[in-house]
Amino acid sequence: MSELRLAPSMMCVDVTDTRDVLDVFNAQGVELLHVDVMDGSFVPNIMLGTNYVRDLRAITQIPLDLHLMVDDPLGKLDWFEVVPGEWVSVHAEATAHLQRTIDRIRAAGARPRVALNPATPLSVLDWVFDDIDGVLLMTVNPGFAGQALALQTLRKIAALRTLVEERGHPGMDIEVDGNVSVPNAQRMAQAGATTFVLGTSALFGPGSDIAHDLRLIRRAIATAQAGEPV
Ligand code: S6P
Ligand code: MG
Repeated sequence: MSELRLAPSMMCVDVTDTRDVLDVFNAQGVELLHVDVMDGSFVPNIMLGTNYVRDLRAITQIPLDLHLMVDDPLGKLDWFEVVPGEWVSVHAEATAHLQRTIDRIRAAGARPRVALNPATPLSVLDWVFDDIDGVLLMTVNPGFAGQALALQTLRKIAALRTLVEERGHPGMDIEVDGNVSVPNAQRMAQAGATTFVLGTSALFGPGSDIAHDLRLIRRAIATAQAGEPV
């Protein structure tokens, strides 16, 4: 059976609703909380800083899934005081020292992923496959919620799935981030994705019922992963 992790995107949660939303996530067995850190330089937006991360950890047991969209992630990693059990994604495009940054994440006890923008080739992973636990494939260009799927990324997920099998890492986590709606999540699952970032397309649209929508998308993804018609 394939892995299936749901990672709601905390930047899409109204901050005043955070505790109530976390109660729903707990009741639903949500696996990860996706935290988008943006520095206004690597991406044209500023989001979720160190204080937010510290405060969120204090009110939840759900492990954080830090997505660092920042320049010089190696120089900023210590600011986040990552803890064992957390995942940390670092963009290959943001550092000349990708392998060193991965090592530093691992040394802190967290699980490293490499994040790739839609146009970045999978070949940048060639010499770090043995060092990482996962890959975050951006399925939109990073910076904002509410964007449309970059369609070619569906083929990229499938290509990565083939590559990790060939390279002897069948357990490698493949996370998808951007426009993960129910139908898109099913196509992503069929292509081989295992962690799904849920933003406005799945959970936080106008009038959404988060508990209902979580059940719906989990069932839809499991169906697609099982190879049943969707
Ligand atoms: C985008 C960020 C994402 C968004 C998520 C929003 O730069 O990395 O994690 O929060 O993509 O989801 P949606 O469904 O609004 O695209
Ligand atoms: Mg993200």
